[in-house]
Amino acid sequence: MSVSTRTRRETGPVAADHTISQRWCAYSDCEHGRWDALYRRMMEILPGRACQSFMDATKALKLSDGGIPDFELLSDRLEALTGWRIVGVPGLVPDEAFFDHLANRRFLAGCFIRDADEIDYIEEPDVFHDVFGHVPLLANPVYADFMQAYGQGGLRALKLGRLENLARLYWYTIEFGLIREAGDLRLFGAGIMSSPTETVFALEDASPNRVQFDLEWVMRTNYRIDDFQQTYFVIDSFEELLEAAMQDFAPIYERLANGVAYQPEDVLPFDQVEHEGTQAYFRAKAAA
Ligand code: HBI
Ligand code: FE
Repeated sequence: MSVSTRTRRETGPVAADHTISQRWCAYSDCEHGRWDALYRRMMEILPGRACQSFMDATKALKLSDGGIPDFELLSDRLEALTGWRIVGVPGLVPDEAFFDHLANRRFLAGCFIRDADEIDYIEEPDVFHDVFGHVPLLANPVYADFMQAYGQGGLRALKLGRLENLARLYWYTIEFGLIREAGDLRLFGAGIMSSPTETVFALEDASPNRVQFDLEWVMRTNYRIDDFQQTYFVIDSFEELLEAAMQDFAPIYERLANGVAYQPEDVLPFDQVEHEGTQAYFRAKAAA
C-alpha cells in the first residue's frame, strides 16, 4: 500500500522541524476503538514474550485500552522517567530531522491510526506502532541513552555517507530485536511489538535464524521490509546495545565500505547461532 493511495487524517500546519500538533480532541470514537482493539490483542500475546522493561513500562506510562494516548500527558510521564518527550509528525520525516529529534530526546510519533483493513500490516508508522511499539522502552534509562546515541550516530552517518549501514542497526535492533532474559529469548523490537503475528513468528517459528548480535555483522546485513524477518539478532542486555552505539563507527564504516553485504538469510560460520532457521516459511512463499 503506497502512501499516496490513502487519505490520512487531516493534520494542522507542519512546523519547520516537521512536527505537527496531535489534535487529540479530533480523534473519532472509531479511531480510539481501533487503538483499544489493537492494545487488547497485543496484551493477550505479549506477557511471557515481551521483555520485562517493556511490560513494566506499559504500566508506568499508563498505556491502556482507554483510547489513543494524548502525547502531552504521555510525554509528561515519560519525561519524568528519562527526559524523553513524544512529538507528533504527519508521516516519515527526512532523515536529518529524524536524527536531530532523537539526538535531543524527542521521539517522533505518527498521529494517524491505521484503517480497519490494515490492522495486521502497515508500511507507514502510525500511532499504534510508534507509541505502543517504540515508546515503552524509552522509559528504560539505558535504552533511552541508546536511542539518543543512535540519533547522534545518525547525524554523523549522514555526513559520512554511511546511512545504509546505520539504518540496518535500527532495523535489526530497535525494530526487530530480541533480547535474552534469564536464559530465555524475549522481544523488544517495536516492529514486532506492534504486529500480532510477528510476535509469535519471531520467537517460536522454526523458519527464521536467531543469532547473537554483532554490530558489524548487523551493519552488513540487508533486510526485507515487506515480510517477517529471515534473521533476528539477539542482544544480551540493553547495556550491550548502548556500548555498541557509543563507539566511533568511522573505522567500522571504513571496513564495511570494502566488504560484502550479507543476505537476510545468511548464517555465517563464525556466528553464535541460537537457532539456525529452516527458512521453510520463506521457501514456501517463494514457491507459491
Ligand atoms: N520518520 N516519522 C519517522 N519515523 C521513522 O522511523 C523514520 C523517519 N524518517 C527517517 C527514518 N526513520 C530513517 O532515517 C531511520 O530509521 C534510519
Ligand atoms: Fe518504527
